[in-house]
Amino acid sequence: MRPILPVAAALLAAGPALAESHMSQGGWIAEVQGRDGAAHGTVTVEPTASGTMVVELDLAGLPTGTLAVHLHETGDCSAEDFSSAGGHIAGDASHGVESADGPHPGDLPNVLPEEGGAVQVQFFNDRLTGEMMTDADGAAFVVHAGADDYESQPAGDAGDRIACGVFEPRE
Ligand SMILES: [Cu+2]
Ligand SMILES: [Zn+2]
Repeated sequence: MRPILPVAAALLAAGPALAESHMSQGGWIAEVQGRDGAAHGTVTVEPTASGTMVVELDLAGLPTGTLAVHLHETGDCSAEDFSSAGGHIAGDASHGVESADGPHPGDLPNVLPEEGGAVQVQFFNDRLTGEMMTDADGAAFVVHAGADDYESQPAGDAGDRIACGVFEPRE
């Protein structure tokens, strides 16, 4: 028992520092901008020890309503309609949790912004891999004007793309 106490004390003392270093290890961050200039914020994708990714949204200035959010296959938000971000990160799956061979690794649950347009939420994603995030043409985060119906191909009939952010490796 004697050695355990000093070790436990050391771990306790190191707690905040450990959490800090975990958050800065690897992963990706996207700075999100809306077409109307109002929407903005960040999205991070963080690998964990289990292999499951944690996707965290911290957004503001969105319209209210039920909005689709996805991880798209190309890290390019340069087109005015954000079509340059391409389709969803798809692997060899179909779109949506209502598809028997779905969902895409890039599919996420719809979000419902609070009054004022803020969304702060974390999702687990165990289909997404680091290779999908780091392939040659990158990856992007996209917010849509409407809800994802979780079944229409290829992208859930979610409407216009209203905000976009390119993922960059995290420092
Ligand atoms: Cu999308
Ligand atoms: Zn999809």
